[in-house]
Amino acid sequence: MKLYDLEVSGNCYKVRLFAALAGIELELIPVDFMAGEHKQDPVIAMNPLGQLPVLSDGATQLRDSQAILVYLARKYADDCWYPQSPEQQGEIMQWLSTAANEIQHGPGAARLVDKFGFELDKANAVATANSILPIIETQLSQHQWLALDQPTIADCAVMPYIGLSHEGGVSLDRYPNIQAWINRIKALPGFISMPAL
Ligand SMILES: N[C@@H](CCC(=O)N[C@@H](CS)C(=O)NCC(=O)O)C(=O)O
Repeated sequence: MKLYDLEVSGNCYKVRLFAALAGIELELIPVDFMAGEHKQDPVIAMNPLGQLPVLSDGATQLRDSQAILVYLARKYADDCWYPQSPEQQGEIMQWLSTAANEIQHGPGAARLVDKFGFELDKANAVATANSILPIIETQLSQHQWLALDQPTIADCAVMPYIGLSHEGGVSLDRYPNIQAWINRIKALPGFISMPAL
């Protein structure tokens, strides 16, 4: 099973992290982003959006880190990472959606501006970060893990761009429960890190 991968991408790291925690073997295929390889075959043939990560598993090709987490969890991982009940899946999905929206467009976008020089609206990204982080802080002041009583793919999806938020000038100093949660994830068996985390 191949993951078309970019080391500094938090979206790619979500998948690498979950695979490591769940004991799923991935063959990493590094994609040269600076050379524009993500806009060329084979990536563009599998993902017309020209974005990473892309997972290739036999006849199955998937884009979007959240979709890949769901697929890997259902197909290859212990049930606890994405349990079967509609209530639990709903809890998890709302956080996957938060990862793809407020987190990506908040701390994720602020990092793209500061670290990689993207011409995005930094003030809007910081404002989005400042609106979602207190909500996550409140959730984690009452729960050890984001969605359920145990770690799930929701934690894998949401943590990376929050853990990297300092690279976008967004501080976690005011969020002790978020910091403690990141440390709990770092203490999970099989945890792997990424640059700057
Ligand atoms: N919703 C997608 C977003 C993927 C994404 O934005 N990937 C970035 C790298 S982190 C990318 O490939 N950007 C290139 C582009 O948008 O042209 C996911 O969660 O995987």
